[in-house]
Amino acid sequence: MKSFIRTGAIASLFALASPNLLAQELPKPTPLQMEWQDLETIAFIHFSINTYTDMEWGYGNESPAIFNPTNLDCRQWVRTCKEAGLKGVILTAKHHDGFCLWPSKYTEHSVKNSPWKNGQGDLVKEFSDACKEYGLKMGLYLSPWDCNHPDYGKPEYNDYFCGQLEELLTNYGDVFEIWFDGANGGRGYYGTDSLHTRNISENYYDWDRISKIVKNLQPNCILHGGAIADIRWVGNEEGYAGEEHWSPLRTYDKFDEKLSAQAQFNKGHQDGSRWMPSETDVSIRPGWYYHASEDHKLKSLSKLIDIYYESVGRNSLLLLNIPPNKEGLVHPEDSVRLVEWRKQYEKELADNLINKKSVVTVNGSKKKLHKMLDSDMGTYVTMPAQSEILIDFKKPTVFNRLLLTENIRNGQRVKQFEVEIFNNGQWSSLDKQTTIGYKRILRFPETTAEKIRIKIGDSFGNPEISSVEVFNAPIILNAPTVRRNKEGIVRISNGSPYVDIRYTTDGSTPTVTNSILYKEPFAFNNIGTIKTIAVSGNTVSEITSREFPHTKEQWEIVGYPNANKSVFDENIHSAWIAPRDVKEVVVDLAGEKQISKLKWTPDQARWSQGIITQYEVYVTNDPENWGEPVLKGEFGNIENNPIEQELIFSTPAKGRFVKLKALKTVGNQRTIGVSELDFEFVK
Ligand code: FUL
Repeated sequence: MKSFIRTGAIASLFALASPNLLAQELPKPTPLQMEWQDLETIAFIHFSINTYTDMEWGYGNESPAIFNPTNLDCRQWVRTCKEAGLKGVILTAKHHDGFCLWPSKYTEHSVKNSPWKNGQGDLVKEFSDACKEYGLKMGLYLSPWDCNHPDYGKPEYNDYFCGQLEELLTNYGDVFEIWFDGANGGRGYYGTDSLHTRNISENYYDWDRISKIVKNLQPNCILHGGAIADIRWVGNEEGYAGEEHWSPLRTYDKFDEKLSAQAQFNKGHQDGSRWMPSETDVSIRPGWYYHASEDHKLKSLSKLIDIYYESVGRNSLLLLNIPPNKEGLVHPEDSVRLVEWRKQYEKELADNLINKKSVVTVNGSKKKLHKMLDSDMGTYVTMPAQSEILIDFKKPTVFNRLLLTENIRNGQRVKQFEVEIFNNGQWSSLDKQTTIGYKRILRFPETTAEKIRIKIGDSFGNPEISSVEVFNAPIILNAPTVRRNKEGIVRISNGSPYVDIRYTTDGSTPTVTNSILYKEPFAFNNIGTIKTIAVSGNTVSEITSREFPHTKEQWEIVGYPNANKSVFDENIHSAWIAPRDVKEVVVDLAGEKQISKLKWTPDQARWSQGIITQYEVYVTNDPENWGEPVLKGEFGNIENNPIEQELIFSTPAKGRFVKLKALKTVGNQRTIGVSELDFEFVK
């Protein structure tokens, strides 16, 4: 009830605040903002001293001596970006720790005091040369927060910052975007002998001066961040813009006090007075910097495809981060994934189903629609405020994507639209949405229609639609995963909301006709096999076959009943972290078993806790008397790759209780983390 009242109140406030702007009064992009938006996908490169300390935010007291890439190749980075279809690249020339990737004359804290190229190197120069060679636009990130500089927090720091900015904008050719990050954790080394905090006031940085420098030295450079930005952050670092997404934004004094700034960045403002398109920044891995321990957490192809649709496909621009490793190279798996990603989304949107045989009308007229049906987003059809675009395929046609674009040069106009389909002699509603903007791509499960009708219900003035395209995208159908928790509740998913999941529980092969449609988690406490497929139209995924040779219902973590739900839920994202100084876990299997294998998944959190490196395993029927360990050893490379570990017992061990004991943990942590525990038994 509470939330209902809140939503109601916000809705009416919004209605009050929303003026009836005429189309000609709408904020519009500058030619520079338009050119930027047309890039659609660009790359971020985070590479610096943090790559060598394995940190995300350095302290500023790191020695330049640790910056020593052995095989640095900016050409490899930029080539990879080009192959991935990314049109520009932004490099962290200086991150919050203050270390400069170019030999700035204003500080000693830079590559010039590193062993890399005996201090003679200039990484920004190599990077800009590579961008020129491959024809990609070059952008730079210069962090205002500087944990190293002695003047940070004092007014003088502005001179230092502006001096560095001038160096970057003068010596390396054209810069298409400059990134000023807003982060400030306060702490820093500041050239003194300890880390301490320096607070800065809200108006600490001299944004007017900064803006003048940029506009003067690089008039074609887009500004991100600070009080002078040309574009806005999308409000999260996970890679999605709001479904309703306005490029206009209110001035900060007119932000809705009841909503977080992030939420407002994520959606924009229908009545915003300035054109501030959003940029969706997200990393291909959990971190912005490279950490070997995240090699197994590279985003999946389907996740990256979702990110594409939820950024570019929602009127935003995607800024995708790729972190080179200690050697100074993009990891081979990251490069392969990036190229697969580009190929996949291009394939999904390659064959427009609207062709010469289709009849397209706007409000019943076929006249002069080529400007909406050609592939040129710069030409458009102007139509009345409430209009119907009808696509008649003249035969039942299967589709799963609809792409719409507006001529945003004259402002973002469409406020509300509905997609309807005509099939078997009937019209029905497929989707109701709000904004279109630069580009809107809607995804649906495979749908059959003879006709599609797009009803624009509300807009500022006359909508100007520059493209309408329909696709039957050859999607990637991941085979589903099956998880069962301790209570025997089974969850099946393939990660996509646009497919049907079907399954059998009797071991038979699932087909569309013989199997059960998965709607919600269900109970299956037996010993047996679940087989499942994902289905979208005529496309069927590979079969996942999941055998359940035992149930975990009776198993217990001895002494810590609260641990059971995390350790036996088959969800690697929930873990039990033992209390301080407890470095073992004991499982009661509720009866004697002959154990042939133990499987332990460490804590999978971003900064995982209690990773065991050296272990012992004990098995007994009498927990008062454990005897000698049945297994003893070390988990190889676990710090860098903390995935499920399997311990195979060369001779099966008999007993009801099993103890996994840590002799050593990563960083000598005084705990152990258990995401999952499982066993195999001799039958
Ligand atoms: C954040 C920074 O604090 C991160 O380290 C990273 O640079 C990201 C792109 O922006 O706010």
